[in-house]
Amino acid sequence: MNHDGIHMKFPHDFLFGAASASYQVEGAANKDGKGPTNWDVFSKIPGKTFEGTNGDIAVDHYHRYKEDIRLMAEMGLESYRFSVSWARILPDGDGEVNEKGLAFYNSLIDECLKYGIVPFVTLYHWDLPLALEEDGGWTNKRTAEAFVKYSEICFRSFGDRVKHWITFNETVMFCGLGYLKGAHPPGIQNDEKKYFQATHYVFYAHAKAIEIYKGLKQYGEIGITHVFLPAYSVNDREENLRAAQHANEFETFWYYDPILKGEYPRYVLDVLEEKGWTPEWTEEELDTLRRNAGLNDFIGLNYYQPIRVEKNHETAAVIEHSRETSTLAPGSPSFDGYYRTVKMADKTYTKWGWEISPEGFLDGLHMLKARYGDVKMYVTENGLGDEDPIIDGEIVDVPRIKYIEEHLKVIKKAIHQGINLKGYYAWSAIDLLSWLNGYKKQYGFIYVDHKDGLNRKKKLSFHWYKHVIETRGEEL
Ligand code: BGP
Repeated sequence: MNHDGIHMKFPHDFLFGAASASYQVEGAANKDGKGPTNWDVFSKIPGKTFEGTNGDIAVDHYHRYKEDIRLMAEMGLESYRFSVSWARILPDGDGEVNEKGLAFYNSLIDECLKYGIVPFVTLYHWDLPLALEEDGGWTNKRTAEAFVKYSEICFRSFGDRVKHWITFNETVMFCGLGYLKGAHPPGIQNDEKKYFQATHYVFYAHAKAIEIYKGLKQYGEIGITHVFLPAYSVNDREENLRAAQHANEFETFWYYDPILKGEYPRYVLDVLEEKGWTPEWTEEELDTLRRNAGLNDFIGLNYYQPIRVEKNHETAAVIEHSRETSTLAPGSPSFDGYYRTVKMADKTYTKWGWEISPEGFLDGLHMLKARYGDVKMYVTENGLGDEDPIIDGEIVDVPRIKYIEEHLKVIKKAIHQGINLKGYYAWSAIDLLSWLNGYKKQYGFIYVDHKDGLNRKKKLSFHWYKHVIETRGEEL
């Protein structure tokens, strides 16, 4: 056995998958009783999205899911991660159930199972029923309570066949972009108080939902997905090392601690106290976090890039944000002005300025292990956003193959080093709508031709991933 794990197969219970999210693929925005969402409205505000793109049609997965699942099956996909659109199930977020919405997801789940594809279901991937957004969204406890009801409806309706649940996708992103950068709904900028309040209600909703799930005794697993943005200092200077620590406390530990330890990190709490940003919370809410942390089965990691940080010495009265500065390319100060992200001359970046760093992932996984122990994890997103080259009609997405290959290699190594990773979901199964970058930034194994009736076509990576799955990664 080679010590790096080379020429070993991935463990037999490791799932090779790919992911999507309702708003980014489904389309059918007003079909079959679906209610309007925050994104249906926000994406129509001029300047908010690249070229004014929106999810009204997206890639029409709602009507073409059978064709899409058939292609995924042909690729040998073992699991498909997708999200349920809350407003299809409960059009106003909190009232009557829409039977047609349930029927759609029942069919989608059954279609996966027909081919032996394990459905891995995200309950919230950012499309919030508009009625709830208009009532204060995640800053209002009512949204958390409505989420708990909605999740119970999903567990009861789909839980006989769905055994893998993710409550939320990337709390730091939808709250950060929603309340600090204004680049996602509700489009509010620099409101730290609301930002922390919203994150707290999300953690509370998560804890309540897992309690309900476990009470139903459906014997599946449930967890949460976080973006994983490990922060590294640009050099060994003390102030920059401290800046990296500060970034990890705010961008990682604030999100992982309440889920895995049932409490918030002291370091962040002290800063919030000092700045007057502490959320309004009750003993009952804090106790719910404490009580239910042990019920959480896994953490999903969406890893695209690390961040390189240094101490920020510029003091701007107000930090200006735009769509462009909100797309995670390095070069901006943190929301509290403490550190800034830096583009480094010796690193490699994608066309959208995201660093390519499989090693950054491996180091980050060890950081998580050191803090949280042997927690079970899935890579719930990882992939390359690119404008894919087309040569003689073929989509030759070699850079994507390289990207995924390098990341799968470090995942194999990590497993060998004792990291408890149980699956890999490439982002994305099929080309889809990027929230802020339209259709230009492609991620899929399956190409969608927007000039030709949204026709599907297999990319080179489709065949490559099929081979990886067939050989269980032995050649990586
Ligand atoms: C993650 C989201 C996905 C997806 C991905 C790529 O944060 O969970 O929904 O959008 O990022 O992002 P982008 O489309 O901005 O490249």
